[in-house]
Amino acid sequence: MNSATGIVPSVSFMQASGVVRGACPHDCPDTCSLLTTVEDGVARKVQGNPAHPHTGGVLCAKVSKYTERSYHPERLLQPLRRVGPKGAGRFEPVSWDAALDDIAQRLAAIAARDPEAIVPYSYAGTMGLVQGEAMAGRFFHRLGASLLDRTICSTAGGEGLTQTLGGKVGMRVEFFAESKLILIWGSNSIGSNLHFWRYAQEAKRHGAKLVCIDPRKSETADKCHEHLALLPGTDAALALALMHELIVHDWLDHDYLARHTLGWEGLRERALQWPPERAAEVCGLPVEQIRTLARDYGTTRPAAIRLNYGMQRVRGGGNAARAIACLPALTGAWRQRAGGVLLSSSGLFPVDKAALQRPELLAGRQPRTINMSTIGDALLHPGGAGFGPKIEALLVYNSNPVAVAPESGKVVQGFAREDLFTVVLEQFQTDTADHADYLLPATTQLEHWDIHSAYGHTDVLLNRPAIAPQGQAWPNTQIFRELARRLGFAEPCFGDSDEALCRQAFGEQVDFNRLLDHGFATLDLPEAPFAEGGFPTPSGRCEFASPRLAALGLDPLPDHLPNYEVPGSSARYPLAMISPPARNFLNSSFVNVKSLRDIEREPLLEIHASDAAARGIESGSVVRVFNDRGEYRCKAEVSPRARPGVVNGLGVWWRKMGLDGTNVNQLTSQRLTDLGRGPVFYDCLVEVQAA
Ligand SMILES: Nc1nc2c(c(=O)[nH]1)N[C@H]1C(S)=C(S)[C@@H](COP(=O)(O)OP(=O)(O)OC[C@H]3O[C@@H](n4cnc5c(=O)[nH]c(N)nc54)[C@H](O)[C@@H]3O)O[C@H]1N2
Ligand SMILES: Nc1nc2c(c(=O)[nH]1)N[C@H]1C(S)=C(S)[C@@H](COP(=O)(O)OP(=O)(O)OC[C@H]3O[C@@H](n4cnc5c(=O)[nH]c(N)nc54)[C@H](O)[C@@H]3O)O[C@H]1N2
Ligand code: SF4
Ligand SMILES: [Mo]
Repeated sequence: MNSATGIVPSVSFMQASGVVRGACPHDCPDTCSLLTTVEDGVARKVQGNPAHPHTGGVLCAKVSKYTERSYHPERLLQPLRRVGPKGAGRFEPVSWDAALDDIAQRLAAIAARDPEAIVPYSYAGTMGLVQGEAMAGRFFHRLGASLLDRTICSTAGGEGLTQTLGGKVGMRVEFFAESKLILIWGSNSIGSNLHFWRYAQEAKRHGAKLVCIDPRKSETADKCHEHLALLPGTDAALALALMHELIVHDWLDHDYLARHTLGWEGLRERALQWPPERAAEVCGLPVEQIRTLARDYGTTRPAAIRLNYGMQRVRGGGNAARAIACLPALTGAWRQRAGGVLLSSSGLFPVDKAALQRPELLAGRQPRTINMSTIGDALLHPGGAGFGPKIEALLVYNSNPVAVAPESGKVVQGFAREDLFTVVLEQFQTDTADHADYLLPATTQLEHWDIHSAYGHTDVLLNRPAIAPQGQAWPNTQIFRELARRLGFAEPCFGDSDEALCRQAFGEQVDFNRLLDHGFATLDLPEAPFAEGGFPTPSGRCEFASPRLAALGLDPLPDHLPNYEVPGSSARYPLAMISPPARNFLNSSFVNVKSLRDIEREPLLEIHASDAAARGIESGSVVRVFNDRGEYRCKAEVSPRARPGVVNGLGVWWRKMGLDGTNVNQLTSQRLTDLGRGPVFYDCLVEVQAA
């Protein structure tokens, strides 16, 4: 590496001009295949690859403007060192050598006392397997740092699926195009899963009925035939009532139940306790709507469920995912390739995590695990009492926890600790970056190698660098390599290049030459994975009753677990707040891209006319949204997208762009889901007042 220029030798595939094949790195189920047009070393445009069937030559608005993000005037282009007080966001430039020498020295001093006092914090800012947990994983394992439980998004639903179907497995997304009934459950597909929506549209053109199950009347709900605007956190009650109707009308596949399921008698008994009238009361839905949905689901072939993570950000999210994942086995929907359920396809990819992350570098040590969803409490913990050492150093990459983690009042307080040493690897000066001691500039996807699995389709994608790293930016891998060298980690795996890491990710399981030539490779998978059972559970059956949950002393059957904060249960905080994604942002990414921010305008709270009138609130009024955890000000929008009793605070804005320097997470709690230790962003009661 040449420190003066910041040129990184591992990025060797720079092309002066031409079209470079890549992959969208963002945390989106679609993982699009990208074509970047480069002229004289400058990326001119980024387009969807027409040769990749799932992408179909189409990108979302966010990534169509990708050059605006990569060449953004506010890109971080040199290493920075804090000069002001913590959190003030004031920095001075420093050389890579000076920054890395000092960071290595500080980490070595802490590690000499207890390496577990050092904590990595990362998520899916890039979903690349290489710029994610490859070199970083090796580094933290060798150091013996605390492990991180990466729960912020999907672990409740993921665990629910695993306990029912055996893993994050399900229908092939392309076959939704042949379904005759599609339940879009907890997903605003038009905003967050556009390429699935294209398949759903194809099905609609061929006569399929589309049903949206979502408290918010989203853009997707607008375009479906039916919309069930249930109260947040009541999905398991709805699923159990559907089962009730399937049973009493005998819309069941008895042969499938007998041969390919476990625990039917117990589930049957449980479901019979949920007549539609009971569910209607709990869900806040007209009973006829539930009956109609049950009839449609019981009598239409093939019927498919596109489940998404929006329904599992509540206390009972794991059980709800379990209940819904049971449905296709009751009707035998799995028998057809256009029937079944899809939450995530990520478990279908043969990723060689051990090769990438090298857990053997732990050398027998078993560091504690910090849950990323409760980072606020973790940073404020004084240490001891079963917690282990107080956290002394935090290395953040691919994530913006100050904006996205729940109960941000506490998160900010933790990041503001003067005795915490914080290193942030970033492309932009986010809310989290403002709290760094060292802020290190990271490359974007156009500037580095990576390889990708996906969670909304079943293709592997390779990303080649299209342009040189901007300024002095480095790939995350390079930063961890250089830190490893300074800490004296001499294992040869710290010398692997990014291209070598790409090759290790799937080993012989995927033809790397195909990836080099085409940019993507489709996994060889059956069309109807569970037509003849064969679930990857211990029993090989769809586990309605889970022996593994029973062994943990938990309810083996799925049930409706009411929210921690049940809508309508509190006189002080009568409104439930959900904070689903804004269409033109991706979590807190893109909030700083002006053309996209202009579409989203400003942080808004959607509120139903009846709730607004009762509070003297009009569209455009500034409102105070508050509960015992904090207060947040933004503008109200009186909108039919909000149902009575539920307000929608579309996220996730950067705090510093909010009216009072906060965002919705000022109000969310650090409580955890029933399964998977996940966050409960949409299990949150508030009151709203005109400010
Ligand atoms: N444009 C855009 N795309 C994104 C993202 C983004 O921020 N912006 N985020 C990405 C990420 S990180 C993820 S995890 C994925 C999936 O992200 P998801 O969190 O699944 O996001 P959405 O598809 O918007 O679906 C959430 C929907 O669930 C609804 N919802 C909220 N509470 C409940 C409930 O209790 N029950 C039911 N049935 N529905 C509920 C919300 O109103 C919303 O419309 O999307 C990804 N794609
Ligand atoms: N209230 C509320 N809060 C939520 C949610 C919600 O629906 N409501 N959604 C939750 C969900 S589903 C998720 S997944 C989390 C997401 O939370 P995060 O994973 O933190 O996602 P982002 O906010 O997109 O931040 C990712 C950051 O990574 C940076 N980045 C991207 N690529 C690279 C790279 O190659 N190197 C480095 N060093 N940095 C990079 C980006 O610039 C960006 O600032 O938020 C959660 N928070
Ligand atoms: S964010 Fe999603 S839809 Fe947009 S380009 Fe990336 S993968 Fe495709
Ligand atoms: Mo997510």
